Amino acid sequence: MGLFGKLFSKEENQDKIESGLQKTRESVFAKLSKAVAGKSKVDDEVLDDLEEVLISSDVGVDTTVKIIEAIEARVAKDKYLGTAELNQILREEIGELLKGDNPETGFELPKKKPYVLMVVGVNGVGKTTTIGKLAHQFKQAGLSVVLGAADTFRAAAVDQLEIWSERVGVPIVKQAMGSDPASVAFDAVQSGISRDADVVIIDTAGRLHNKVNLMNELSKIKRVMQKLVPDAPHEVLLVLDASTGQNALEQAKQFSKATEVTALALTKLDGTAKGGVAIGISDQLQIPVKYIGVGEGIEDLRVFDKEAFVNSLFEK
Ligand SMILES: Nc1nc2c(ncn2[C@@H]2O[C@H](COP(=O)(O)OP(=O)(O)O)[C@@H](O)[C@H]2O)c(=O)[nH]1
Ligand SMILES: [Mg+2]
Repeated sequence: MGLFGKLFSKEENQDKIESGLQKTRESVFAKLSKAVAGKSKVDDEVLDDLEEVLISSDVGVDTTVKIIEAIEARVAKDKYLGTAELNQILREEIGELLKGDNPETGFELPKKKPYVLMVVGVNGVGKTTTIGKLAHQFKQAGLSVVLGAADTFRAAAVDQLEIWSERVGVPIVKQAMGSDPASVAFDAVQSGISRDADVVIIDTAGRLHNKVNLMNELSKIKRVMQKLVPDAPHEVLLVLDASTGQNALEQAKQFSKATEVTALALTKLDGTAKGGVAIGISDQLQIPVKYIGVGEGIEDLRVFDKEAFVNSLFEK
């Protein structure tokens, strides 16, 4: 489990994910109950309704089709499959779909310090908040952290990161608003080296409206950091806002065209009924969802445990 396994027990993680997914669970439940109302066995009509339930829960069309096909195959074997079992069956099939590639959620710290984590994503998805929460967890795990405020596009962005740096108690490297993000990133990595820090986290501005610009900016930041740490960044974490549903999936596709994204963080699961998007994203993209945001508090970031996630969707 790596670093974060030390911080959160499996039970504690499960509890937190469960409460974070309350809205999604209630919504999925309500729709499922409606779909099976007055029916005792899983027939074509129930399957049609189920398909609608999954799509309207933001699981996504392609992934929904996979799930429905798997359940159809079970119905073909057992014609009297009862609707009472539907919850359990769904859980099993979704679990099966997500199985196999559970991401290694811990951080492999490189032999040579510092570990450089670059955080990307569009405005408002929760990048800065996620950085603050991550910095806190790293610190709790006994690692030293430096933050780099390379989202120089808005003054508020730097201020926000600064608030988090004070809250967590880790140093921040910043420049004036409008300065070159790559230059801030360079300074931050350099400061990380001279402080002998374990981790450097770089905040960036993700302006998706111009893919070429975004691509150039992110490549430049990478190139400049590589002058100091040749294998930096060790991780490019794309932050996505779960409450935007299918839009989040779209952003993931766009960003992976602009830069090599190595991991995903899915935020704001606590405030949305669109939590099903995590299933679609995990299934559709070849990039692991590593973290989920389940609140605005400093402790409200969890490692994405697929089993806990599926349990949280269908239990209670
Ligand atoms: N409820 C909830 N709010 C979140 C979560 N993560 C971020 N936020 C809120 O989303 C808003 C935008 O976050 P911010 O970190 O500034 O986004 P950025 O523009 O990508 O850096 C802030 O009000 C955060 O408190 C989360 O997991 N749950
Ligand atoms: Mg920000």
